[in-house]
Amino acid sequence: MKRSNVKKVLIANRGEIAVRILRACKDLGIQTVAVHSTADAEAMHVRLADESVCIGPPQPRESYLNIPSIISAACVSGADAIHPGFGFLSENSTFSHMVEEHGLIFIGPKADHIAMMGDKIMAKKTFARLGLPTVPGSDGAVTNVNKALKMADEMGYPVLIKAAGGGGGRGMKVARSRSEFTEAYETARQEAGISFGNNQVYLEKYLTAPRHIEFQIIADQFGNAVHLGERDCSLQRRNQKVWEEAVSLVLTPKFRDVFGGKIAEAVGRLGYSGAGTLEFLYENGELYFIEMNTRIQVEHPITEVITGIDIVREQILIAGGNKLSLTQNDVTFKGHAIECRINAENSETFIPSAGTINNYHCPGGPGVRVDSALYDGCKVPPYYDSLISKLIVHANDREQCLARLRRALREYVIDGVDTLIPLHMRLANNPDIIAGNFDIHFLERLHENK
Ligand code: MV4
Repeated sequence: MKRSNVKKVLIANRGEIAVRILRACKDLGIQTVAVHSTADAEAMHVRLADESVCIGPPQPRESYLNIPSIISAACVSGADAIHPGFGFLSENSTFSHMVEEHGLIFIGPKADHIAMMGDKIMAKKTFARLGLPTVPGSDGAVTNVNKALKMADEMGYPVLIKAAGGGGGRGMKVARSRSEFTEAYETARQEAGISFGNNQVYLEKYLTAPRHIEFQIIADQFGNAVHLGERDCSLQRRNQKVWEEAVSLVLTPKFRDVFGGKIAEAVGRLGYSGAGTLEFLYENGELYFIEMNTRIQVEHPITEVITGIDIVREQILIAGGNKLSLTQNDVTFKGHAIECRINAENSETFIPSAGTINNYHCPGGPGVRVDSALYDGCKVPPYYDSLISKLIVHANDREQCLARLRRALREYVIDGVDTLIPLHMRLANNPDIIAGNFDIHFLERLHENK
């Protein structure tokens, strides 16, 4: 059995991802410390942890984003490592640096890699230099409106103006024609300065109907890196993913192996360590790098079920200074997986819904995994992200996967709050989804046409 030199982990998160991290710790024989706001005193992650510490009032700023409170909780409880999960402090390089300054292990990449990927211009330059294809556009930041306009004219419209400090769909402006460019550019700059404290922008050719495909990587502190294939995350609404699949229907095994190999080599050469995700846009048979995420992602389970690799376990082992336990040859892709994000939101209006769960029944059976922190009688507080459960379904092929998904969605009962279960049932029966005909605009188009 693999032993970890990490003995006690503080989990700086809540909800299903906190539970997911707890489970990986238990499997490794690691002690766990939960932190929680006053609103989460009875939450599942608190109940399952060996110890818990209240870190503040409900508002995230005063609890789950409260760095002094979290680091104090780690020191007081004798934790030797902190796992940030996703969201909250997960991609805050200052936090990861402070964690290490206190002699604790940050379960994630080094602070300088987090900072590097937080700057989208630097991330793009870095991976272009390392040989990955990027979306055609300006070579780095543009600073002069006339030069920018000239560049846009040469590129051809539509052109996208992106903020260096943006990402995840924040801080972007489309210029559909020359006449729109100057205003879009000035607005983008101004908004970027206000939102991110960094008014640097760059230009990209706007791809009108791409798919969103991302590759999962894991790398150790000795330069070893492997890719775990891709996920198709095109089904999204307002930059919030709703449904993800692994593998993507549009990549062949040969393409995956060759392209994934290039990604792993680039990540290894960068000296990156931990889990990470490289995001690409896919159009006309080509993948173009756009951004890298330096955290564990919501949709990591679909990669886990098709590869059999526990990514959170690997994160903990890597952060503890262990070498990767596998090579690229050990990574194989079995069947097809789909994740449905079950948000506490109305399926028609997407309005968030808080409340108490008064009847809970979880689906099961072959090929079904549910990652959630729900239980009968639990509260869904109004202060946090509306993701309350993830239904992950796995089968030998996509058709059987969809059949299992419909079966599991029919079984799933969550009474007390609105959920996206009805939306997912509609999607699982939609002819275009069944045929694999969708791009990043599919969901928004579907809702306009109702
Ligand atoms: C783009 C694009 C089209 N062309 N870049 C939005 C999220 C951020 N990660 C990058 N985004 C986009 N970049 C070019 N050159 C379209 C999007 C985009 C998008 C991308 C992935 C998933 C959902 C999206 C929704 C709207 C726009």
